[in-house]
Amino acid sequence: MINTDRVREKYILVGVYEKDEEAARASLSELSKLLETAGDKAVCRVLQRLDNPNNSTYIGKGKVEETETLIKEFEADGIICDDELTPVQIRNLSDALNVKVIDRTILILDIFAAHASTAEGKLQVETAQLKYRASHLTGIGKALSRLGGGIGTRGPGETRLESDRRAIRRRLGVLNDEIKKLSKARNTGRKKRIESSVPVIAIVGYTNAGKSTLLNRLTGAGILEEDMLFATLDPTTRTCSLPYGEKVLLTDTVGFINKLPHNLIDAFKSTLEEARYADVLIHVVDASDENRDLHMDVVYETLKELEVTGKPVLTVFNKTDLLNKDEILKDVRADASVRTSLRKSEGIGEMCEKLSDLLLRDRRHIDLILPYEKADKLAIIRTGGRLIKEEYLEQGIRVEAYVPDDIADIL
Ligand SMILES: Nc1nc2c(ncn2[C@@H]2O[C@H](COP(=O)(O)OP(=O)(O)OP(=O)(O)O)[C@@H](O)[C@H]2O)c(=O)[nH]1
Ligand SMILES: [Mg+2]
Repeated sequence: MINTDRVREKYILVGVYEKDEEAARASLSELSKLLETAGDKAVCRVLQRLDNPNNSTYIGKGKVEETETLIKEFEADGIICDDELTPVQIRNLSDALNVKVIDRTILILDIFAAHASTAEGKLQVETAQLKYRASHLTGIGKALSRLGGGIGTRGPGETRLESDRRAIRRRLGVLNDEIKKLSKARNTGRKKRIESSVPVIAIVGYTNAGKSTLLNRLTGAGILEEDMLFATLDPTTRTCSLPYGEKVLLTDTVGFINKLPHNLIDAFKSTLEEARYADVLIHVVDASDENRDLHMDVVYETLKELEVTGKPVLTVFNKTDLLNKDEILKDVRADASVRTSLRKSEGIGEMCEKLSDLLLRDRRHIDLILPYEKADKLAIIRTGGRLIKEEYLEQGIRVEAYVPDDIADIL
């Protein structure tokens, strides 16, 4: 998806940590994967323990010198820091090192820019990029002037980059209006879905966990599923029937990642709203990832930030084909969990059963006799709820079922 015809640039990964060295190493590994997704590569790592990142150069003075030597040794094109840098840090680092200086935020924004395919997705990414630039104008001028292409140059054109804050603000206003228009259309669609009483299930999770694969397995949606970060940016919704015949709507969403830039969360709020209006969340976890616990924390934190709370959660521990069978998998924050290998189509039946059970939670149990002139309601019960029993008696059809309130009210 990203044009990789250009020469892959070489970067040195740079990170600082206060206490947790292991988490910092994992974060650098993820940064390296992000870099690969963007079409470039990491050549070595610099990690420093600091109480706080250095205000003027992110890493300490000695480490800057060490990095300078490494740049020469590896003939690196630039460095990429694992946290969002301030304009001052960018300027000082690029003065000292004379190579490109970028950060995790700009890299993620860049990947989003390359992967956004719908009008709304593109507008949202541009919004996030402009906000980043508006807050870094003083620092990135020089750093960006070294960019011949590659990271940081996709999305809004170079000329716009150089323009002043006022122009950016004007453009942000236009983007905001456009996004509002699109999100209004989405709201109308959502309202219709809510009125149709079909339960909505949002698939959430860390990037690359298997969310799109899950939607494809259940509905044959044909969404891109790929071993890369942020393959999906735009929500796709499809209908699907659960084992008892009840219809549900499944929505695939953009993946989360540790240190997801706030501007992006903000910009993607309208697409991520799909999760806010869902009846149930399916939380897909790559159980084979050694950092799965951290990933789960990030997902719950991000959901909180998006004000998606208090929903029933089914956690799907996926990729069990890559896992030792005895390994215990637990998510104390979920209402239910299941192990799957979506690649091998294992555990899908059990997952649907558990999903169906979760949906039953808020359903009303009915046991009544439906007169034959109301027999058409049976179809509504069948698709909108779970039909347990139907018995054809003289005075009508005896129906036992679990149904949502609005269906119970019309019977
Ligand atoms: N081994 C293994 N790989 C899997 C399984 N399920 C999905 N994958 C692979 O994991 C990769 C990511 O899957 P996706 O469905 O694209 O993941 P996603 O959560 O939608 O990722 P983003 O859209 O990038 O956030 C793909 O290469 C899938 O083929 C599984 O059960 N086992
Ligand atoms: Mg996806």
